[in-house]
Amino acid sequence: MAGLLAMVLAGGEGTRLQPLTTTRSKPSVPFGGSYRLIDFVLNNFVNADFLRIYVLTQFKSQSLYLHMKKGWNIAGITDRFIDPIPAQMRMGKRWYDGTADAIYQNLRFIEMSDPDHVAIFGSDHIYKMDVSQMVAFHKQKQAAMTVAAIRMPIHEACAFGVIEVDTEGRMVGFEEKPKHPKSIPGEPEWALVSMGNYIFETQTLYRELKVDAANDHSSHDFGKDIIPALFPRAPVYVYDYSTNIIPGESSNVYWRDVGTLDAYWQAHMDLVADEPPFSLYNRKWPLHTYYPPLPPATFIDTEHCKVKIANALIAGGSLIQGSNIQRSVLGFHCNVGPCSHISESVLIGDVKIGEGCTIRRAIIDRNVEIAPGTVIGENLEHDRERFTVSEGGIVVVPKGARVGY
Ligand code: ADQ
Ligand code: ADP
Repeated sequence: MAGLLAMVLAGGEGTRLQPLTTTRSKPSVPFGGSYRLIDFVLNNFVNADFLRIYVLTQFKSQSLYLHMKKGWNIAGITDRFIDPIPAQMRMGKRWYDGTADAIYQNLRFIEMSDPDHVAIFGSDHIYKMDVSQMVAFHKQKQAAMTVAAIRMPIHEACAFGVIEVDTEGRMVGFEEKPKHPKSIPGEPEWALVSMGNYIFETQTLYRELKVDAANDHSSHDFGKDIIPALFPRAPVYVYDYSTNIIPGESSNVYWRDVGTLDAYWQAHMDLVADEPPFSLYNRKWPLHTYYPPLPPATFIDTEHCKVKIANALIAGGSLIQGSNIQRSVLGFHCNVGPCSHISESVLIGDVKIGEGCTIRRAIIDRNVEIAPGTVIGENLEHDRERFTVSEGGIVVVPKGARVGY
């Protein structure tokens, strides 16, 4: 096969998203009422018409596997596929070390496909990217490897790989998660950071992974080991994400790492802002996912309370009775009882809220039942005794909880 093979890294443990990642891997964390994090990267390939995709899983992969089976199964009459590959200890009795080791342990799948280029992308981010434009850049530059990059406020850059480029876009410096990130020349408030998305010339990838695997001092990670070793020796180019134009959209600057509870909550608030910076409505860039067979959300006034909803996304199967919902995202099958007030909150799905509850600045995981009259998010001292409360003061109710019963 010529062309491009995609390897999506979906093994992230997501420790900073606890308790949302107690039972599922980070890429399978639900997002935006009817999606999971993995959907965004898969749409970036599928909408660019790249349909040979392996998804490498490791931790707690069952709900990711089910989601892919139900929503992303394209096997059939063509040779195209979106297939999960569970960690299988192909290179001895050990799980994956770093991200480079995850690819190295699955090299045989790349060799079998024999592509010209391999795209290695993470799966933890909310964004849209037409991957074909990045591939065109890579080919035009005749790069050995291309890294996608975005501008980031300098005080946030220490959590990323920080890049230096020359005027041609060639990488001339790279530091993984430096304590003191270098700024963009002439712009002291900004740094250029790696998005963790790479395109490799296949032969370069084989060579670098094999050399790295033989190095006992390596942590076998693209950011820590492969990129710093490669760019001084070979043409590594930096693809500017802001030049990536999505059909039907004028500019592309939205890219969110939702690795912490506060970032996850904030990205939801972005969706329900007065002018959302990220659109779910672009028909030229449909966001595919698994949508279960559920009836439309239903809204009913009750004798004492009228439904009042603004700036909200409410997924199928939900029943809202005489409640007030503001700046919130409700996933599948949420049931909100009369005269309850929900604001600035994320209900992941299968959540039942009784009559007269007040819920604010909260994330409520799946299968939760909340008794009538319960208040969450008003008194953080009290909430800390029974739930996780993030640094930013967001209360997180874990999966399966029965609150107030
Ligand atoms: P990190 O944010 O540290 O840095 P990392 O933990 O390496 O990202 O995860 C990258 C991707 O690989 C994620 O999608 C994750 O789910 C997945 N993953 C992690 N460990 C895995 C494993 N063992 N097996 C399979 N998949 C795994 C990276 C780069 C930085 C860059 C940021 C951008 O190293 O340079 O700035 O991503 O977020
Ligand atoms: P999450 O909490 O991340 O959504 P789950 O795996 O609990 O993950 O649920 C995802 C969906 O898959 C739910 O609709 C659930 O009913 C269904 N599901 C979970 N486990 C199984 C299973 N073993 N077989 C079939 N469906 C399942």
